[in-house]
Parts: sequence; C-alpha cells; structure tokens
Amino acid sequence: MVVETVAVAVWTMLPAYVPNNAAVLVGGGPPIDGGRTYDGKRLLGDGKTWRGTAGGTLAGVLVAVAANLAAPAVETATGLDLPSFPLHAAVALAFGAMLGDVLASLLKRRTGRRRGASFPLLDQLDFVVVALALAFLVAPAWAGGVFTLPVVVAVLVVTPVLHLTTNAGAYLLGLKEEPY
Ligand code: CTP
Ligand code: MG
Ligand code: K
Repeated sequence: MVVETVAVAVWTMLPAYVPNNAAVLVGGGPPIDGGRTYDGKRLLGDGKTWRGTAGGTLAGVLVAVAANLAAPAVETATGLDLPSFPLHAAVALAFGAMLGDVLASLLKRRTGRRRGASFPLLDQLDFVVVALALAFLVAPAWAGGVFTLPVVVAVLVVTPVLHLTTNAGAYLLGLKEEPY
C-alpha cells in the first residue's frame, strides 16, 4: 500500500531529515571553509559551520536512538513493520545529510549563487541522495534490506514536499532566513 510505504520511508529517513533543521537551530560560529575563496567566490560560505554540522549530525543520531526505543509501540499502534537503526547506519544517514547539504553549497558557490540563494531540486534532494549513498556505503546489508525500490521512490517523491513545508514553517517562525 502506498500509505504504508510512505510512512515506512519517512520513518527510515528520520535520522537524515532532522540534521538540517537542527543545524538551523544550533548553527553559527566559524565557517567550515574558514572564509577561504577560490576565483573570488567563497568555497562554502558562512552558512556551513562546524557547530551546525556537528550539532545536526548528533541530532540525527539521537533521533535514530529515540526511534529505536519508540518503534515497538508505534508498530503495535499502526501495524507497520518499522526498521531499527544500528549505530553505523544512523551515523551514515545523519552525517550523509549534512555532507549532501555542504556539497550543494560548494556547487552553489561555484555557480555564482550567494549564500541563501535557492537552487530548486538540489536544495530539496541534496541531503537525501547523499544520506542514501552513504548508508549503502557504510551499512550495505542494512540499507539493502530497508531501502527497497518502492521505499527509495517514496523518499524521492515525499522529501521535497516535507522539506518545503518544514522550511516554510521555520521561516514563518522566524528561525530561518528564507522559506526554502
Ligand atoms: N547551518 C550551519 N551549518 C550547516 C548547515 C546549516 O550552521 N552545515 C545553519 C546556518 O546558520 C545556515 C542555516 O543553518 O545559514 C540554514 O541552512 P542552509 O539553508 O543550508 O544554508 P544557507 O545559509 O542558505 O547557505 P547556502 O546558500 O550555502 O545553502
Ligand atoms: Mg538556505
Ligand atoms: K541547504
């Protein structure tokens, strides 16, 4: 069923969904690129900080731990068959999400986009694509079991919608500079 597949997909990606939002809350301080430029443009920009990246990754891992604790009760209540997160898979999803966002900023700066400029589709999918890739690299057996083709398709379709909704909410709450 489509609803079940989407629910399982969202649950499985929770450790990758939370880091970027957590980074908005805890980010700040020294930028990862140390202010360095290439060809007159910043490498990453002031929006990619050590604190945001570390805090975001940690938040994603903590969400995985909480999801493991909550899964049995949620399974009983919903009848869904939910995966649990081994630590290496949780770290891969959480850090992969942050890495995807950082790589997107690298690409944005090279293509002349200033900090905060939008890059449709890249903004909405960078973190899930790299999170999935890193999960398959670091935890291949686990990822192969949970990320079936229908789940991956659901992730790619649902993530842009969730991402835009969350960011619009964060913007309205005054937490984020741009609504995307
Ligand atoms: N943030 C951070 N470290 C990260 C990612 C995000 O500190 N690795 C914080 C920054 O305060 C950033 C905010 O979260 O400004 C919003 O993140 P994002 O929209 O990804 O960054 P932008 O400021 O829009 O910069 P860019 O154009 O490079 O995406
Ligand atoms: Mg932004
Ligand atoms: K971003």
